Amino acid sequence: MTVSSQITYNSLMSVAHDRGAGFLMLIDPDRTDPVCAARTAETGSDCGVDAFLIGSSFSLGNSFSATILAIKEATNLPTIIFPGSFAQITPEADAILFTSLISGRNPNYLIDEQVKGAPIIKKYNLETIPTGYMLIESGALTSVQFVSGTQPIPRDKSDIASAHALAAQYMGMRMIYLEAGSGAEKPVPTEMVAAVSAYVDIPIIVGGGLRSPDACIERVNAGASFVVIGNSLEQERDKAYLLEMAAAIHTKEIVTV
Ligand code: 1GP
Repeated sequence: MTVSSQITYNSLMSVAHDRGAGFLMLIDPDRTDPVCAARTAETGSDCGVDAFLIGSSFSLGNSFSATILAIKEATNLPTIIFPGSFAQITPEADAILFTSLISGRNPNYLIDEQVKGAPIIKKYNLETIPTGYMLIESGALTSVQFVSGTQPIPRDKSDIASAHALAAQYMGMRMIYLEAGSGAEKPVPTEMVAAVSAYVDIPIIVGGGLRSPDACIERVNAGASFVVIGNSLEQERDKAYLLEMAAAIHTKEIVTV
């Protein structure tokens, strides 16, 4: 029996521990090309990004491999597939967020995509990071909501979000992803991040519609271990913005001896 390695998960945990929280840059292969993705990743790496999520809620995955390879050539940071479907599983990445859309009641995204993806993951010997993926209402219809055909959890129902997250923990998932949706009008409420993180013992990733350093600091202070930024980095490519976001997310100084 071969046990899947936990190298990427462990390195993420070290980042969260050492830096206060981790800065995850989302790169959508559908909205860029491999050359641009490599350039964006290199700038991100220079400015404090800790790892890359590569994925899309809609892509068929045609440029996935080339994008991941280009990012790997440009940086040494972990590349993690954040799949919108099993068609986005490719062997080049270091790991895959093995998500189940637990806030929804659509069996396709709760278990069917996972069943289709599992044999591919085994064949490629990819590290899996089992993740309870929860969609939170964010003001307007998002791509992930439309594509998954699921109802998000209402913004003011932290108790419902907490119960879902705890169920995920009891099912053995190792992360919770609180998702407002890419380009969301309103990010996941800070109160909900605080409530969920106080209720469960597994790390929280938060993403969707986070555009300012203050929005990031508030969520890290509320208990998020990782912050995902995608959209706003596609619009604001300057280093100063990236450095500000990294400084906001990294609430601890790295101590060098
Ligand atoms: C989407 O949470 C991520 O899955 C990132 O969202 O693109 O809005 O930063 P943004």
